[in-house]
Amino acid sequence: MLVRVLYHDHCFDGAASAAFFSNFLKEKFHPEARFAYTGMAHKASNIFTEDLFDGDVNAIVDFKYCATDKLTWWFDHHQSAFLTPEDELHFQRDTSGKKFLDPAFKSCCGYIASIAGSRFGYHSAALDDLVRWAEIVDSADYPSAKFAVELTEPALQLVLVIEGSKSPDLMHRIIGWMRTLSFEEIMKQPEIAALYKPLYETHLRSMELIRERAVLEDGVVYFDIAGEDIVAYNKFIPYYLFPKAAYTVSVSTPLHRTKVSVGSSPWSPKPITHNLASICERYGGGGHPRVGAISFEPGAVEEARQAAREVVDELRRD
Ligand SMILES: [Mn+2]
Repeated sequence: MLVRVLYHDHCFDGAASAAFFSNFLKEKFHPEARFAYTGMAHKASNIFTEDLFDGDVNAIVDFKYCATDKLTWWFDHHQSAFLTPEDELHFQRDTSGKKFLDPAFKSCCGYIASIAGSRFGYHSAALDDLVRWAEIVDSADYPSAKFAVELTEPALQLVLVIEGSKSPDLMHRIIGWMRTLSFEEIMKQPEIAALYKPLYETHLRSMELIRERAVLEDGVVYFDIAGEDIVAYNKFIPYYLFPKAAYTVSVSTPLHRTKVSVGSSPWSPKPITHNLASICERYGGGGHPRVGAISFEPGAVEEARQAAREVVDELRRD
């Protein structure tokens, strides 16, 4: 029999959820099952098509609900789990006892482990480390900026590979390894080691670039990397370089847009008083109270810089 697992693509928790769920299902219900995986990405429309659900058993983990009777299992912990009110109604009417949503959980993998234990009496000591790391990574619950940036932990090295790789096949192999190997053993796979090296070098280059460009004043780090070939960076780097910083504002030019990022330090020496989502909303952006962003058209670098300067001024006052 075939179990089809749809999971949140290029996300550590998505992969960990798929791995945990697979072992849970195999050991508890279907010892003969064969597993196949499909990575799901957020986009504006047509996320789900019926042909995705080609298994004898179909599951979605760490991703939105789909209102189809072909769906057997569902686990999610996101606030916005439904694409439409009809989907939510379909979920509420479900009587299978196999669809679960709880936004209070830090990770979907942790949520599946909790339900598997409490409702189905399943526990696997071999997967305890996988669950523990999914909880840490998905909630960015890091003890220090050094821990988040220096990547000495194999699990955090794997995060860099998962978020940096473009290959769906590789993701499926990683899920397979997560079911049986430790993070240290996964990082020793030749294919993973080869991918990690250039990604880590780019990580170091982004750190050097931010070190060159960044200025800290009144608790706010500001830097501008518009036009550089480095478009994404580990968001904890500014707090690693400037432990006294409370906020970061940056201008960058990822593919197809110009971006102002506004963040706050989890280790800030002073209280974070500004709501960054509200600030970004004034410029047409959004986010969470502690982290937000504003998108501009590609090429609108001056406009983005102007907005960034205004946000920096506002954050510096207090
Ligand atoms: Mn998640």
